Amino acid sequence: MKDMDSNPRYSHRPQSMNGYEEAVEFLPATDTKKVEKRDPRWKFVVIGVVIGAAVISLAVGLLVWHFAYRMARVPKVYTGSVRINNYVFVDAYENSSTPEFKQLANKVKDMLGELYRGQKDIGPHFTESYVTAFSEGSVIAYYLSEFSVPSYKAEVLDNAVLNLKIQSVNLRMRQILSVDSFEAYPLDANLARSFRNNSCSYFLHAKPGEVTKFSTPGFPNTPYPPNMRCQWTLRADAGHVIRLHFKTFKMDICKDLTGDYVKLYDSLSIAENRRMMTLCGSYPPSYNLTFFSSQNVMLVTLVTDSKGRQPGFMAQFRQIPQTTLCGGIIRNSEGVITSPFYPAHYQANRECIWDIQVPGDKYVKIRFNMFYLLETGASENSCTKDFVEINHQKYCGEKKPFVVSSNSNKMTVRFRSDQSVTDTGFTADYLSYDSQNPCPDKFTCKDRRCINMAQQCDGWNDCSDFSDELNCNCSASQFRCKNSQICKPKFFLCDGVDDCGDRSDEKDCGCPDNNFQCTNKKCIPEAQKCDKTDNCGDGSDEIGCPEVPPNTCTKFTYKCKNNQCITKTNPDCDGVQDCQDGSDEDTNMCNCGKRPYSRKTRIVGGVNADVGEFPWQVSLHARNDGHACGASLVSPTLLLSAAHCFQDLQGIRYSDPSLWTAYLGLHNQAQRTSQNVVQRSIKRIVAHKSFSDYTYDNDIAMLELSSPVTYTDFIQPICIPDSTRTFPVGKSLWVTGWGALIEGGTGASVLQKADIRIINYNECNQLLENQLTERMICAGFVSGGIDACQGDSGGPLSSLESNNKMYLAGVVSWGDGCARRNKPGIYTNVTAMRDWIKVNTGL
Ligand code: 4AZ
Repeated sequence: MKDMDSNPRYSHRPQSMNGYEEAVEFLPATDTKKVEKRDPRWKFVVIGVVIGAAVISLAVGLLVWHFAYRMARVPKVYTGSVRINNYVFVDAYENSSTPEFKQLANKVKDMLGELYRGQKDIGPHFTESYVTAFSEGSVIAYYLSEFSVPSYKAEVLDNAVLNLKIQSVNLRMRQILSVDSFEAYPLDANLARSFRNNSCSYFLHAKPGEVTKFSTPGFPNTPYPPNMRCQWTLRADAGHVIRLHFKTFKMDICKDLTGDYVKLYDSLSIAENRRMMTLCGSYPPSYNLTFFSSQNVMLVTLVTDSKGRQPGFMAQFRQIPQTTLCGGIIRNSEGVITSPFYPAHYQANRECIWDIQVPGDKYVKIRFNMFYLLETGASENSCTKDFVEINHQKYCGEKKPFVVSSNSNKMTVRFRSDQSVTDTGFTADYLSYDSQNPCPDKFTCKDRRCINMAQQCDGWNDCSDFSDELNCNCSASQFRCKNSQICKPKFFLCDGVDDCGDRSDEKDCGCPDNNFQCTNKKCIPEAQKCDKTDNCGDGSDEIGCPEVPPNTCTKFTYKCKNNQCITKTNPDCDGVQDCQDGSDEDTNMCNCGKRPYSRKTRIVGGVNADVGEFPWQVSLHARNDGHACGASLVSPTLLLSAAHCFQDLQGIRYSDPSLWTAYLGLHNQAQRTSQNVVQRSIKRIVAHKSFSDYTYDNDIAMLELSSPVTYTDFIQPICIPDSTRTFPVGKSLWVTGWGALIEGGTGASVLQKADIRIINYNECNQLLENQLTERMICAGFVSGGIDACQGDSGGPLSSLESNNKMYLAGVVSWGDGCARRNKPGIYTNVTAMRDWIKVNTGL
């Protein structure tokens, strides 16, 4: 073998050194002479070697990839159904152990095998098929087919299976089984396997006139087990459909199908294209979780992950005669139409057409009060899935109330649902109107909706298409938004809220030179920053000052139990320990503001709260008066309310605790004996000593219950904000109560909720003729319409904060009437009362 080094071509020795043992020598870069002496071809050799090695490793890599990955087989599963014409359904087909089932199942398996084997992209990969169930029509067979395919051919297989046509079955087979439709849908192989091997399968057939119940294993005494795959096959007699209703639904929250979930199928196969709904989390009992099948079968599946901790669900179903009747010819001048079974979920595969015709000289308009035709991921522009069509215009998704009108006395409304994913549908009023005068004594919106004259040019989009706010002359107290040209109150300028929708009200809000802009947008001279005085009013000019060490205490820093001060805003209960002693995350303090039923609800009427939605809301009944005031639960024994509720009046000793009864977990005043409701007498009332029944300053009181309550899904405490927590102008909050529905009117039976916004203090003080003190905050709408009212007093103004907990921002206190224009409601400022609360409750 040749020694490379002896070959001059490869020698790295200087030629002149031939024959000497070389010493290691590093060439100085400047020693050009020595460098020049090298044979230049050596470079090509090195490059050649490198390229050669690269080619070899690439080839090896490709081979490994080809055999280890590309050729590696992956399991593929498809599920679906085939319809068989030349068989008649018999009861024995409902039971997979009967000879009848097995015989027909074998024929279907043979047919599927032949169908697959006849296709070059499918046949070689086919492993096995199973028939999982049959149903009527003539006979529909539900199957699972398994394949094993090299990964690089998986996509080809997918396309081939999904595009398979039943006509490809050979003639001989077709004479045995006359099949006229074939559906296939890919299925996660692991999921398919776990469902097939599972013992948690139930087969239920509705009994005429009876309700059949079923629930998750262990319900309601023990939580459902972890890692479960359960399925319930629901059947009804031929000519019937299934009405399924979940009476209780309490499962873990799920996200992108991790966690626990239930799926409902309008079929007996777990094919996604037949999925009606995925359910997870918790639904309040009042949520109408009712579903209807389009045929006489339905499948319910349950998947749980490794940590099932919730009670699960209890459901019941019954059969109702199948009817395809919906829509119709309407000749009345007004009425109501709804999607089938509203507010239950409408069925898949339905079409309803309403042909509305009113007297010849009138036009028709229709107002959709509720509109939920939503399928996550579906396009709301093209409405290719479920939709309502009027005058060739399609509507779909989830919509706020809207009006559609026609320029003639006729209107055709068409509702169409496709075969998957249903929603609660719609309810709508239609009516005829005089084409010359659509809104007598009212303002006519562009969409022909009628609003009160006073709502025109008031800065609020009452028509929902802004037509009431166009071409208005802005008054001296208003400014004009840039894009929409709408007039808005001037105090919306620079308040940190995008009131115009184009931020034009929040532009040019910077402070002049040598000024500091506070967090509340106020401008103060730069020199006032860090002067140890709160010039901003929100303390932001005294935070982060260089001479102030990070943990220095000010009025605006959070104080830990050990007196350490935290400059971070809202450090309490945010999941991060900021205090060395951990007191900002104290479990007792942070066990508040939770809503077991946090799901968005869709209740007819709009302002009814949902059961359990505000579990800290308390109704205070005064003997002989019934409900008189609201209050908020803040601990197992303590309530916060308004001091003015407990002032002796007209000879009645409202300050006497024995006069009062507290109802907790209450939803409907007429159902105070419901099992969710807990009743307590009051042991002690402490009203703020400085409460003034002239100014309503310091309108706060603490009530002690006769004995502690146990927290439940319907009874939970609200969080008390630290004195440093701010509820900024424009923030939306909930006011709740059983107070009067209109000024001077009677109270509500069902707890009401209203979404209102914090209003700028100075502007509100102007509107209320300087009657505010620092212990009051304003919330509502300057335009009026939504407000607290008599009987709501003492109740909570609840704010959902970034830690996903509800905080008591205010206590309903007073107002100039209810819901009047320019007269927002006034609330006790709870943060301003923090020290009083601490002293009087220990919280
Ligand atoms: C009341 O009399 C009352 N509009 C409470 C709140 C409001 C008005 C009156 C606010 O209890």
